[in-house]
Amino acid sequence: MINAQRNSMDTAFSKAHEMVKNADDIKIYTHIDCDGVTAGAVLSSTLDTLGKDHEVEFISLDRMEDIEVENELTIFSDLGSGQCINKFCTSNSKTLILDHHTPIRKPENSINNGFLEINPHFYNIDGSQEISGGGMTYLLAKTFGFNELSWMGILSAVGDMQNNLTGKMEGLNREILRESVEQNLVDSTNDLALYGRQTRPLFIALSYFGDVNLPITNNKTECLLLLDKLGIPSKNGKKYRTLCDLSNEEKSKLFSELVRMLSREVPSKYVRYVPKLISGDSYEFLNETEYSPLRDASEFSTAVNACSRHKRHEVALKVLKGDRGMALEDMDDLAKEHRRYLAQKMSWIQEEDRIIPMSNLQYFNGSEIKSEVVGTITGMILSYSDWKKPIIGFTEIGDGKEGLKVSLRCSRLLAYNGIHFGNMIRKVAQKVGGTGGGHSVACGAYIPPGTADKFLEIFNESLNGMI
Ligand SMILES: [Mn+2]
Repeated sequence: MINAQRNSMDTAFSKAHEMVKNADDIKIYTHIDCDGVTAGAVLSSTLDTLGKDHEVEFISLDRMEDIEVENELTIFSDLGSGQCINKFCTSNSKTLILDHHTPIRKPENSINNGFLEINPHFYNIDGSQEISGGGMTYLLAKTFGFNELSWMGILSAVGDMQNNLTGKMEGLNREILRESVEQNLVDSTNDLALYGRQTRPLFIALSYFGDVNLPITNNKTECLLLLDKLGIPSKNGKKYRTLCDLSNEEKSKLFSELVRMLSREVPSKYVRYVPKLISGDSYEFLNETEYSPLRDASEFSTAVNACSRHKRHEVALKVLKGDRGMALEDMDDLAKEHRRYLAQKMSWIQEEDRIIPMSNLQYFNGSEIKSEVVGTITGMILSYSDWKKPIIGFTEIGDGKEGLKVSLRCSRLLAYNGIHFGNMIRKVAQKVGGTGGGHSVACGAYIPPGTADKFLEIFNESLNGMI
């Protein structure tokens, strides 16, 4: 059964292959997040190698209705399945959708003259954990034999947090990983799940551990003391060591200590999830310079997002396509600017005690924060608030659009214990006339102006007995 479904998805990809091969004027619309930008890079690299004229445009979901049919072939990547694109369905020009989000059209309507939508959900493949948007574009690239792009399939999966719940690649993602490992492009090992493997001094990486509030959370002195206690040197000569510098023995010492600290801190219903919280597979891109932010998949994904959040997607696109000169410098500058902006907004929230608790959740009104960044800030502020409840941040959508953007983040422990906030936020947003969705631990919504209080009230109530 599974094989039959894989075969019919492969058949769809060979049709997509023909569409691309026969077109000379191609437009790509791709999503603005790390997965989307990487999907755009995979397609653009593919078309470059094929010598096909093309243009890449980065687009947010709420702008989809404004676009017009202007090219012989239009490709949508990491978006399109969840949007009404009737203009394209009925046009004489050709349209290809490579998306992994929940589709609104039926599988039987996915192919008809000049229109082709490939979505893993049509083939019983879970698009939230088993394949990303970038992964879907890689499967197309593979039909042309461009297997060297496989590493971008891994980057997009990580950027899309597809490995978040199990700590590893699943399904088609795992197949793509196997290929990139075989080609010596990626190395994957089971590791401590701390962010900043290549670039962050270990004691700082430890201090950002935020799923549960520990004595070391946001306390660098405590982190240095902890490493000292465990006999793990924090420096190598003058240079602070990063997680990637640690020996396996040092890593397992640190792992056991974190398990001990966490098990003491969390309510008993969460204890069994503790090891999963602090271990997971890491992905290293072997062609990138060691200790650079491009070497580790999570850090690379942050760098791509930093470009996106400042609407400089083209910078990330160039780096992804291989530019290690000017574009990489620009990317570094954007990452610095991004960190500065985040730090400034974090203190803005903290200075005035802007986090307001309710019985089952907590929230802040971040009207000063750019809508592209409110999710990141919400995630960061969680470690300064009550980790046992989800935190919700609000800001204006901006860019001439009315309404509020809502972001929710929570400790992974809540998700491991069975709450899917992405599904909940969708329902609550609909009740106030908005739209929403996303992952279990990171999700968001757009809601009409003036509905924030109602939204919070419904959300808080629907969590009764769950938190
Ligand atoms: Mn995606």
